[in-house]
Amino acid sequence: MAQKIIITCAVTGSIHTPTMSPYLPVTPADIASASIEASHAGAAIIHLHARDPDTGKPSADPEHFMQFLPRIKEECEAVVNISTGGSSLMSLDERLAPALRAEPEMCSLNMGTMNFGIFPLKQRFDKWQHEWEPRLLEATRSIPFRNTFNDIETIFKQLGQERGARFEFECYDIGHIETLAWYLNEGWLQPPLYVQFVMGVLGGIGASPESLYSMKAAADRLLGKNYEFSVLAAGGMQMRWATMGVVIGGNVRMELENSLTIGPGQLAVSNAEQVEKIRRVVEELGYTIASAEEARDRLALKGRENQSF
Ligand code: KMH
Ligand code: ZN
Repeated sequence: MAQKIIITCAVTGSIHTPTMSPYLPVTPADIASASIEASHAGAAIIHLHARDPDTGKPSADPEHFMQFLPRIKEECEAVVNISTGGSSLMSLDERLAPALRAEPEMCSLNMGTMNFGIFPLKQRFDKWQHEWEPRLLEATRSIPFRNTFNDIETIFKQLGQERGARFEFECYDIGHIETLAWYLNEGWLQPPLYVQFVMGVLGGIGASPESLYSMKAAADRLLGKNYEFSVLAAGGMQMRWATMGVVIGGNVRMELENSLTIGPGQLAVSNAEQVEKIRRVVEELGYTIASAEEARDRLALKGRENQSF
């Protein structure tokens, strides 16, 4: 029988800004509700960033995270996955603080330093709700997203070895899969590895069938049976690429983090709306979705009782 599909939902992220969509979760209450609704709609894993409740600016303050994490744990079964990517403008110490505080079952881990250009989004708007919004977007023209080998090893040690987190490995190009394979072969990591193929970020691999297939071919060659993958595509085509990912044996990530729409030119009114849609699509194609417990089992997670919130 085909493997069940794990749906991850990344509810807010640090790419989009409040001017771009009134539906982007900003406050702790928004982020908690969005996560719980996405879980009830079928998401087994919730990938989390925080925002400053007053300005909507991406925040790495552990106290902002602690205002929504306990409610998410209380009101749904989903696996909590805390970003260690934060945003390109944060230091590594800032990026790690929330996960070190909360000790979640999963964390993201970005597999290489790269350009991460979100500045093109600036052209789409004339007026901004907050002055930080165009400044943050423009800053990505000159500031790289830093993930050195040393940064990666710090995350392995502090969150993996010392706190038992397992990772969503964010791979934006084939070189990142090579790096992941190197760490696997050097004995830093134990399978199963959960690899996110991230397509469509300016600076990473583009979103196309050929790109997706080359990522899978590289991962099959380098990681063999030690991994499973999920597909995330930034922008308006996320449903199509996610569906293609499922058909070639993967899982999916939905989100307002990387895609604000539900269809061409139409804003999604919630993360749950996107989760419901991909669920309908994959179920129509004859697949079933994995529960949070099934995802925990498959990804060898430490369990929701072993977290610090
Ligand atoms: N925003 C995505 C392109 C992270 O949080 O560590 C990748 C991401 C990174 O989710
Ligand atoms: Zn993220």
